[in-house]
Amino acid sequence: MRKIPTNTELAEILRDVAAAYKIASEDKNKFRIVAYERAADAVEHLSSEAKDLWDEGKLIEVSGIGPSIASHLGEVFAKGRSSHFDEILATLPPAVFELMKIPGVGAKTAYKLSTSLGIKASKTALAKLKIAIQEGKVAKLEGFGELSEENIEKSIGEVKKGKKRLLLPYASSIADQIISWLKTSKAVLEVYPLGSLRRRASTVGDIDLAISTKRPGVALDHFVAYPKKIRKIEEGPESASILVSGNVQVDAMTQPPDSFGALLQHFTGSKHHNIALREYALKNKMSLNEKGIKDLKTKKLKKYKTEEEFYKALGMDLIPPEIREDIGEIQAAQRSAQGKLPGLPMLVDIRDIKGDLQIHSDFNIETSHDLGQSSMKEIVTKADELGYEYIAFTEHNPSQSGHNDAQIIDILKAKAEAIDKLNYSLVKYNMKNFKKAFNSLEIDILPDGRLPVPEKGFDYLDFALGSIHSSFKQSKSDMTARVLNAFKHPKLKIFAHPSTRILNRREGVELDWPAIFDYFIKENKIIEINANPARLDLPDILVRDAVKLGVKMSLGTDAHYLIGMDNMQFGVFVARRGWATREDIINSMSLKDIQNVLL
Ligand code: DGT
Ligand code: CA
Ligand code: CA
Ligand code: ZN
Repeated sequence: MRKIPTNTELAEILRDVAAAYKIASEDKNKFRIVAYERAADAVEHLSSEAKDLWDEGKLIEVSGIGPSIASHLGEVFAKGRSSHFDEILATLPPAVFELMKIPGVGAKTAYKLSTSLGIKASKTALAKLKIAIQEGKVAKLEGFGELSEENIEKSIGEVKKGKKRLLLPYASSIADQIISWLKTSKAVLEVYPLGSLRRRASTVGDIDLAISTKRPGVALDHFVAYPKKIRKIEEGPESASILVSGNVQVDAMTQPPDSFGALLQHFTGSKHHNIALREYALKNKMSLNEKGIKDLKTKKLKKYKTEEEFYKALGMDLIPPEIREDIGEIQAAQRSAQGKLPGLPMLVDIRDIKGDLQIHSDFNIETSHDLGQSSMKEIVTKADELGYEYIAFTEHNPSQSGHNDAQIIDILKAKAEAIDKLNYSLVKYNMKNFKKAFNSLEIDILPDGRLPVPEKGFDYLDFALGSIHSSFKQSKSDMTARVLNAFKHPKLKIFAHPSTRILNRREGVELDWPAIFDYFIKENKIIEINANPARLDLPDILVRDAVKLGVKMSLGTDAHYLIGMDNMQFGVFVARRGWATREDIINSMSLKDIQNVLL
């Protein structure tokens, strides 16, 4: 059987085609280049395999993949290759695509290296380039000095297959350290993280920082002197890049305070948001850049101190960074500014959150999965500090292999008693906010949809979570039937980490999401947004679908130790990226209201 290309492999092909168009003529192929880059992003972020979507006739419905690119991909699925892609890619020596994998080497540089050094074959491209550098040939090429030769040499070592993207908290912590360093310079007036980090995307490619300064040279010298850097990548008059540990690239951009709003807007992106915004501006005889907005008639550039003023000048309300992905926010922001409906959503905020609906305590429930590390008392104390009114204890169900039904019932009874006792003692603990711990359980949904808890055991639970922890590779129809079958149980209310994806490690399961959403609306069931930064599951694109349809969602940190409870913010980011308001997220309800939903 022919090997079906993965989404990552398809994205790489699409990016190569975009690069080939760029080399042929950037001006002439402008729209094609954008279309291919956009399709590459879309394919890379699909929640199921592109091949399956194609088989179901749904690939053309994916936003970002136009009908012609979809049909070329269809040819790849059917025949293993697309004559159209082959034709375009054949215009370049194969080495170009290999050289483009070097960090900092774009399509044009790769092409120049390949043609002027006579490097043609893909397999030997990197080795041959190394030799050329050692012989000093690269430094002699037009436009390549010794410095960039040295940089390329260092970067060759960084080429590795399938470079992983950073998880959001990891990227944030690196950015925070560099921001602290930057603030020690008097030339730095303000500094903020931009790009995917500011948009709170679930993973981050590189870190972008914006510096407000009247002395960019001084600020950037300070930036590239960052003590923990591995090396400087480049430094120009307005921007610079360094590499820090873990091969993470950090870009810093500067503008004076009177243009800082335009800088923030420009480098927050996303690319697709900016492209759409630029098109809109052009129609209104304006052009946009990181310094401000140019009136195309008078040729005058207007500067903006804040992003709010920048968007206002375009006739829009300020768009929250999380939804700047060109999925309707530009139109919504215009309607908002005109007082029309529907405007920008009032996104759910961490301050709206009144409880955490997935926490594992150390209560020994004799499960075959992992137990939590913190006691019930420690957890409710922390919940009170976080300002919560309630939490749910959701240890994994007792193992079926180790216990008969009667033993499982006994364990659940003991846990119910422990939680009752805890709830009664709350008065003694002088809690400021906290009112109730729910007695819940995270129950495995077995491959056939059965639940490994005897019926009598359910009597001891307030409500339960259901999740998939095995047989991840079932077909879409089997998996969907499995889940729907399980949720027939009236006590099973929340579908926990529903896609089961683990970022950088495991793709999600195949599910018929419209069917799941449909059933959940009808039966008042809830879909979890798991706030564990390695999961962030339900993924943001599916949250957007759920919000449109009116599916209710819950937030749970899945904490197995106290500090895990601090991850709630990451779940809120996912909810916001999916346009969720407080009405969509049940954790924004008071205890009284949420009991009506869950009990
Ligand atoms: P990432 O780093 O892959 O997680 O995604 P972003 O969105 O942070 O992308 P990045 O770092 O390439 O660029 C940061 C933002 O800057 C991007 O969202 C759009 C904006 N931008 C404006 N002009 C340009 C440009 O000429 N090139 C690139 N790459 N980005 C630009
Ligand atoms: Ca970035
Ligand atoms: Ca960047
Ligand atoms: Zn789980």
